[in-house]
Amino acid sequence: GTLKVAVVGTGKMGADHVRRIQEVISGARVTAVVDVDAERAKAVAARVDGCTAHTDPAEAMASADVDAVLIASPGPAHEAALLAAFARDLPVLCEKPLTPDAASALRVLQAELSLGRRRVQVGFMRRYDTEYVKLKSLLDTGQLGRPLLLHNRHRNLASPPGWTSEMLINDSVVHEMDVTRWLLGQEITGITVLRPTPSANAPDAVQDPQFVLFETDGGAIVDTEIFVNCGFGYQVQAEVVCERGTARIGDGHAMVTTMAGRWGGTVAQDFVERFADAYDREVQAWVDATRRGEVGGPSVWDGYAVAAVCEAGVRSLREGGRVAVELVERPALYAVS
Ligand code: ISE
Repeated sequence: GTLKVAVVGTGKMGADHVRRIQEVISGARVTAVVDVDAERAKAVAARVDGCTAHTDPAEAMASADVDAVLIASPGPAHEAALLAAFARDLPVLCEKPLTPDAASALRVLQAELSLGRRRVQVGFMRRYDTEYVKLKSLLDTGQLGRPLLLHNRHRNLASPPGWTSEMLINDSVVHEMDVTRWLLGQEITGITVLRPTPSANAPDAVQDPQFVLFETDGGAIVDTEIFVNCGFGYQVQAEVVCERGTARIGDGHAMVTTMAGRWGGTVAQDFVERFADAYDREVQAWVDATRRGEVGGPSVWDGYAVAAVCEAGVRSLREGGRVAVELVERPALYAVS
């Protein structure tokens, strides 16, 4: 039957997922929403037929009308919501980051391990983006040879109020960490965060931009420019340099116009716009798998591995220099298929 979903967190992303489940996705509907802000939860619930509003995730999950959970609250709230879902054996789509640090991610991993099967798909939506999927397929054919370098650019229009220097690592570069591991099929072994003189447009005390280097266990070097107050829009680009050629995505040339002595296109303004199709495919894949009784996509292992890289990255940001990344042994439940 139709999957009845509780959406935890009704901020920018959560509200967009409610709209997506109701209007875009097939096979699911939203039956409960949760937010620490009761008024915000009520306002979102009021737009959906038969949807209840809650402030406590566990209370929503206790409802007979809920059979799956989409977590879109801020990262620090994820662990409690995940454990509440595990307690009821509910399948979960958890927005990134899984949790904000390696120790909490490991607790989630151990809790899922003790259930004996995967329950969580982690919201690394770039794996569902058409351009990234093309890039991954090309690399997997081996035609380009071994990847040597990966260059990433990640730019946001402006950082929301309350944004900190650490969040550029934990909330933004977290995507490049996942993309690196997924595209290359390698783990990140070390991270160095470099700090150029901040832009005059960065809020006080926010180190923006940052230039981040990863090393991988396959010997690749990866760089990421993260710049969250670029002022012109939302831009995500990646170029892989291999032994026999290069491949690049994210130039955004979907449409080019020429008019009155100029040529050009437009730049997306935020991730909801740029990755709309990827989010649609991600949530549809989760709903379809869940209805078949399966779990796919990025796993808790992926969430844990990037949490460990984030933690090392935040240390490098604060203290300077390279910080090594140490992972626990990969459990069989998360074996690469
Ligand atoms: C946001 O949370 C995201 O996940 C976006 O993809 C990223 O571009 C942005 O920097 C984050 O704040």
